[in-house]
Amino acid sequence: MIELYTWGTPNGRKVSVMLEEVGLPYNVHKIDIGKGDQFTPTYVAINPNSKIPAIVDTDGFEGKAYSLFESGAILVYLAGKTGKLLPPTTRDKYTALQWLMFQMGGVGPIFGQVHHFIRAAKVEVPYAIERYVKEKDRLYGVLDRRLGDAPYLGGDEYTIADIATYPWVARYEWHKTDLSRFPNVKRWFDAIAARPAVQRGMAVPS
Ligand SMILES: N[C@@H](CCC(=O)N[C@@H](CS)C(=O)NCC(=O)O)C(=O)O
Repeated sequence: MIELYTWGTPNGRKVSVMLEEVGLPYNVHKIDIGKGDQFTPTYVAINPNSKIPAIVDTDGFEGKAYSLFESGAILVYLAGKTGKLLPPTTRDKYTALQWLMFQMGGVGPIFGQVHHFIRAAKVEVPYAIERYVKEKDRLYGVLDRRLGDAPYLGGDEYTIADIATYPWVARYEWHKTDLSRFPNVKRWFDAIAARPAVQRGMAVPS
């Protein structure tokens, strides 16, 4: 059984979408990051970085419970555990991992800053808004060019790179992006949004 510690954010939903896609049974534990649940000693024992998501696989290595944080690492782990959604061939595997890292190091942090400065900042900071919106648009351009060359980020197959990126693009209204400006992203987004497992995973936690 996978114990999933999560909240209704893009990083959390990467993991619930993955669990729905691979069909592993899981229990959801809500960590309300608005209330500070991420800082309780019980949760810090699972994720010393006090962020969601985290998992505990009760059937980890050598039959013992194994806990893991960082959404990208969790996706790679679940792909390895199930043999799904990360191609086995060397070239396709590393291409998918490349786009996963692009999401972890670029899309997630930058879109997150756009959300913060547009929606949450206590004072308006035009310099920060301009900086992060410009970088967000540049990243959309990179995604759009890639998805003009291949149906999915990793290539011909739907992989954990797509699962990592989709929940961030799904917040396009939060970061005030008209997806019709990026037609290849829009085509990819609509295809992924239609997947029943994605719809179930995006509804977690209920
Ligand atoms: N690199 C981490 C980022 C995790 C992250 O930033 N989680 C946010 C929610 S999307 C969080 O827990 N924020 C609570 C806080 O910063 O106190 C991952 O991908 O797992």
